[in-house]
Amino acid sequence: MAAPVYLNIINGREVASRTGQTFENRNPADKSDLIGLFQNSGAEDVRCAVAAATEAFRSWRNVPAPRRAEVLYRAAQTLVARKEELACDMTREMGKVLEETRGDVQEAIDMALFMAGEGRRLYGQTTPSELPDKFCMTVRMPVGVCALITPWNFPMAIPSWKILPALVCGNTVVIKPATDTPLSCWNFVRLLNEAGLPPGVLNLVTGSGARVGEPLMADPAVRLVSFTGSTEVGRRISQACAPGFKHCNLEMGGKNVILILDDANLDLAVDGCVWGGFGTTGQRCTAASRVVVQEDVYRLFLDRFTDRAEALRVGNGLDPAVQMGPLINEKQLHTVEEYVRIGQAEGARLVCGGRRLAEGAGWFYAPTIFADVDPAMRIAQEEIFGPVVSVIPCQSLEHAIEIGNGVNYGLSASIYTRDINAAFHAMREMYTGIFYVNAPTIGAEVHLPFGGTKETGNGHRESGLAALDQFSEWKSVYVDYSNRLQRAQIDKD
Ligand code: UN1
Repeated sequence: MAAPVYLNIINGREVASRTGQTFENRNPADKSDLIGLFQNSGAEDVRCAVAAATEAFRSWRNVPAPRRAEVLYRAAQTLVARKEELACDMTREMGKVLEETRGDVQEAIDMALFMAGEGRRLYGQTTPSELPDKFCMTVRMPVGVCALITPWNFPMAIPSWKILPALVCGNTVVIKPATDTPLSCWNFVRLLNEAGLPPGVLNLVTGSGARVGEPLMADPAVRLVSFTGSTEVGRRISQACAPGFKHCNLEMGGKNVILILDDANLDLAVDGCVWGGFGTTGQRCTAASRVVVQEDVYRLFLDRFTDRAEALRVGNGLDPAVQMGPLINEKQLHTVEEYVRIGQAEGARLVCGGRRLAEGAGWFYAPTIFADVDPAMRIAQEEIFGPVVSVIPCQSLEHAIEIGNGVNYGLSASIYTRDINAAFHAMREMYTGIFYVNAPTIGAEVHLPFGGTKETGNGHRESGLAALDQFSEWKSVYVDYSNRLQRAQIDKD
């Protein structure tokens, strides 16, 4: 059977790329499984999509926000009804196990409901004036056409973090999903259009960063670029946005850490490290790629963690018995292989994994643990984005915090301890955007801000109410009903 061909979605219609070219979307667990052909678009397609979004913005910005929100509610209902089918599509294109892709769709449902609720809030402030008979308030304005560039590891959740607050705030959107996982975003965009978005409000153009991403962020009609991906690409996007002073929201790398103190519930900590380190095959920005363990429990922890990692069943995520899927593609597999070589050359002790699995069928790699890692080693400093965890010994809480903060990233950190003083102390001292106590570094919920410090981001947060600040501009409004000239700062008496 011929593979289905998926078109771009522009101005409410499905249209082929002007380039006439397509690219393949294949299953990373089974390379013979061709999921579909997607448009290998170019600058002309981007121009059409931006033109449609620009035109649609003229009326969408003035649709009352509660009406905009109704579309999100309807989309949430469809997502609930089609959750299983959408999760299966996602596992097939991305590889992570069905339980996790169901969670990914659920995250889009959660965000749709949360942002739909915001349609009836979008609160500003009312505040007294310093002058008599004068009224002050703030209102939110949409920014305009938003260019959204999303990664492959959360193929529906992350698009939902960007699309839904953008829409409820009254912006229009052109989204470019990752070329490894275009189907989940395509499903989501189509479903939102079918839920009643006016044509042109939400457009999707598939293709590479060079051919689609570059012209999209360079287009003068685009006022905001929101990107999740590598720090290296984020830096380039930031530079591209600077000359036009575009809003530029970046969510980038992480080198997240779990701190385990001597008094921790060790079974709980091991559970957390397995889920945080090997969930999504370690391909999360929030993955627990470093575990810092206090000396007294170091050996015991390492033994238990290694046993559990070795027992993980790796395979095709559609099989319910499988616990860990493949890496996303060959390039990622090579990156992981390269870091394992680097770790060994640096003198870290490989205690399990360190090898490719089931050669030929998919991009499978064994859960891998390095022990006795020095915090300065590259495997403990650089984001690997694979199932590789570095275990680092430490002497004290202060030492653990110092190691934890000793990287260029600041996304997520966690501590396992029964000592509430230690937990609060670490919470204050860890310079990360997300912090967990007695839970791993993953598991963010949509109604809290998501993002990080240092090279993880550029000062913004996604999700939560913080997302509204990304996708709107404040307008401060002063209404003087005194019928005379009143001068702020000057007329004091
Ligand atoms: C990511 O780490 O790439 O916090 C996103 C979590 C998910 C989102 C993670 N809700 O685990």
